[in-house]
Amino acid sequence: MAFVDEVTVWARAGRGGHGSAAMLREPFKPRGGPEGGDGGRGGDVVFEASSGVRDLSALADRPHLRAEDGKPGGASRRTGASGADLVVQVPEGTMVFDEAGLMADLVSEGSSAMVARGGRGGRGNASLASSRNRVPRSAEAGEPGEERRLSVELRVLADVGLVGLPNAGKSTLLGRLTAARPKVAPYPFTTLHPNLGVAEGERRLVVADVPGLVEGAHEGKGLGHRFLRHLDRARALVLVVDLSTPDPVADLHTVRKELEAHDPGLAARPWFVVGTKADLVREPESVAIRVAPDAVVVSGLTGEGIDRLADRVAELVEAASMDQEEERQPFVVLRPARPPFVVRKEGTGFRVVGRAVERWVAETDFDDPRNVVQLQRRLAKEGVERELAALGARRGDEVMIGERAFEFLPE
Ligand SMILES: Nc1nc2c(ncn2[C@@H]2O[C@H](COP(=O)(O)OP(=O)(O)OP(=O)(O)O)[C@@H](O)[C@H]2O)c(=O)[nH]1
Ligand SMILES: [Mg+2]
Repeated sequence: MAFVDEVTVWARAGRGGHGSAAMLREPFKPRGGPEGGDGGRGGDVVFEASSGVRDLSALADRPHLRAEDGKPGGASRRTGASGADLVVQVPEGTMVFDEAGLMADLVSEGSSAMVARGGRGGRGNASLASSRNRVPRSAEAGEPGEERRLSVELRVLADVGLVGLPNAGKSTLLGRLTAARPKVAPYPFTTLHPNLGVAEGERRLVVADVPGLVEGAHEGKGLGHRFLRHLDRARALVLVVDLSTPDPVADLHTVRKELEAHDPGLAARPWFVVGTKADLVREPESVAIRVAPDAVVVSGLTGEGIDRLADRVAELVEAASMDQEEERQPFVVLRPARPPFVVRKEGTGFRVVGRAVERWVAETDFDDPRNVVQLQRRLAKEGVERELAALGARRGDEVMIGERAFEFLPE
């Protein structure tokens, strides 16, 4: 099973239902009134973090996300049903980016972010009726749902990461410290993606085992570098050194160098060394002391030293959490609302698009000069004239707003 930690998706929220333009017809009444209901709103596309989801493969299999459209309004002022939201479960540690940058960082179970907003329903002619236009014959169209191309990235959230050369015995230690059962084998690059395990002690600790690092990993050699970003959010690191290799001191040096080259901030995270495969070495303590004076000596095979390792890991994370600021919080970036209107060129003229602006036009009774003057004032105040001029509109150009054509006659 492939582990997917990066994917591009297309999220499309539901369109709002159209408003209804129904007219009341009753026997013996010469003129019916407007009685069309509003359209329902379109569903949102929402991401929600869940500890039950391991990676982004479900998104990779189905990158087109679509929420349901709202239903149209009906006669007798019936409002259309809202479209259902599409809620997509993502792993904890999922980051969502749009063109403008990071949009949401869903670090804990249940945190959620709306990634595409459903369109509002169009108003029916019953809602559109006003003192100026008592009997509107048309209704508003539903607003389209937002459509977005999103980059989604997973950065696993671990308290501590196990880092070392390939074949050092990292996955074996993860299996010893937690209930996780990662693949262990006597060759390098057994681990192809990060494994997470939970150590249950006084405090619940998440331990990550990432693929082995090789010399030159930061230049793209091996697999390790690609996965190092999963350690970006680890509070602390345990550097795993195989005591049975020809030169364990040089091995540690290689790992430190690669961490440093990847990100000096990562290399500066609190860490200690665990010397493993003690069962294969004649005097493991003396070898370990040369690697690091305070190294913990263990054997993943016999289990020797594992309890001490678990205690040291807990201490390290405890100390690291004291230094590091507050708990990691999920966050969702709130962007300013959409502009009230947008002006664009259309053929030889221009078009002004915007819900409020279009509504003002739809509500205007063009047979009433006072009404028309009021509309002009509103448009000017909103900045529509200025925007048109900025885009190069000249006196006499045609400007479309909604269904209506106007002549551009700036004051
Ligand atoms: N004798 C002995 N063998 C060990 C010990 N720890 C791990 N091994 C063996 O070393 C080999 C590599 O162990 P892994 O745990 O897969 O190593 P790794 O660091 O996860 O390796 P990669 O995922 O390839 O980077 C396996 O054959 C293990 O059985 C140990 O303490 N003693
Ligand atoms: Mg491994």
